[in-house]
Amino acid sequence: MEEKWIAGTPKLWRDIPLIISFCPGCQHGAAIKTLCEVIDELGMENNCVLVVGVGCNTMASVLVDVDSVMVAHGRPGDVASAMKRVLGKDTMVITWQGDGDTLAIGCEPTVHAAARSEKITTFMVNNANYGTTGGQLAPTSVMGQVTTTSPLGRTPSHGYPIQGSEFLGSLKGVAYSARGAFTSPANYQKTKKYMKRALEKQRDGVGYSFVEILSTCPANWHMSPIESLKWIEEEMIPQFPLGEFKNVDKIE
Ligand SMILES: Cc1ncc(C[n+]2csc(CCOP(=O)(O)OP(=O)(O)O)c2C)c(N)n1
Ligand code: SF4
Repeated sequence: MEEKWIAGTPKLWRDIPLIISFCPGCQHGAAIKTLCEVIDELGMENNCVLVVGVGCNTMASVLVDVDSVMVAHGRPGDVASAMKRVLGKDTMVITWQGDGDTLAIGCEPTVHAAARSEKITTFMVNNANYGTTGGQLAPTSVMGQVTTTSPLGRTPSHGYPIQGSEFLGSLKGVAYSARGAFTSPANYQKTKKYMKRALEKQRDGVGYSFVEILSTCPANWHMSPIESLKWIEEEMIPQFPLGEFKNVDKIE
């Protein structure tokens, strides 16, 4: 009988002792585990470079067993564009970033990589705040959200949240844009499918691809892991709806 892997850590998960790790209930680990699975399932592990920014998400560079480079906060879009152009179409270039890294300090590199239709894939883990630095307001914090820099809740004077998946999906250079979450097994399956599709768009040379993953940050939200999942369902998803926003096989 054919042996089939059904549980445990993915093949590309590097099981190494860590000096730092994620807070309990943080979904960065689940997101990185899913990244390992999709790279493995697409057979891309030997021709893949992970470009990570600065944040709790940076741990991906240690945990995923592929070549990786850690770059300055917000710069993955620029570095990945250059790497893809130098390494050529057969190397999969993936950026792994937080929402601050992608849409605050990294907004310009992200938007212009998308506009140039760079053949790269950006995965943005959106936990609605700056996780690493103690929970400050991010472009993706929801209206009303209490953060260390919006102690009375986000108001219009802080600006409105940037819906990255819808926005990037509106750009001509973008081949694929989607938003997923890990709040249920069904959502996990859909998110994994989105991540795979995004990488397939790059593999097929169609254009820039983007997947946003809604993710918990119990430590900075001051919630239990279960409350955090509920908060994503009740507060984030209404302002950041799940689904595919663009999916084309040709940029025209
Ligand atoms: C140029 C620069 N500015 C600011 C910082 C400080 N800094 C480190 S991580 C971070 C925010 C991280 O938030 P996000 O990208 O959302 O990732 P998360 O930690 O939530 O995964 C900031 C502002 C830095 N390292 N470099
Ligand atoms: S601070 Fe937030 S994002 Fe960072 S490891 Fe802890 S729970 Fe995860």
